[in-house]
Amino acid sequence: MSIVVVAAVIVSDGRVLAAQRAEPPALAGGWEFPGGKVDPGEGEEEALLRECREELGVEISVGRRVGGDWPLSPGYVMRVWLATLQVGTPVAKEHLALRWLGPDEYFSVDWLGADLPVMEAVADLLGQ
Ligand code: 9L3
Ligand code: MG
Repeated sequence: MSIVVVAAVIVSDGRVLAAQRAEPPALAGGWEFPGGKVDPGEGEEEALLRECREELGVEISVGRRVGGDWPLSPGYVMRVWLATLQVGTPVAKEHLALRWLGPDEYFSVDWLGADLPVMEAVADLLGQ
């Protein structure tokens, strides 16, 4: 069975939060939706809340799912949800930088290969 990676598309004031990876070297500098691996015994939404706490220092409210299983490297799949901020302002605790992207900026960052199709789906969902 594949390892599940969860990611949050945090939407605020019509903008989506993109985060620039610091590691590993092969991915550093690329942009992603924040998230990470589900721990053994952990629920997927629980993992999403934990990752947003650890990576951004915020509490989120989880909304609708974006697509199904998004491909990652072999043995991994990514599952993505829309989210809104519940408590706090995101801070880059583990990333190099954060950016809030408005509709005309959705494709202005160098998305990781796995996250670019997610951004395309989100642009459709948000009506752009
Ligand atoms: N990954 C890709 N896009 C994302 C996320 C959250 C993760 N939006 C990939 C990068 C890593 C793997 O999934 O290879 C695990 O992510 P993490 O736990 O290192 O954040
Ligand atoms: Mg992560």
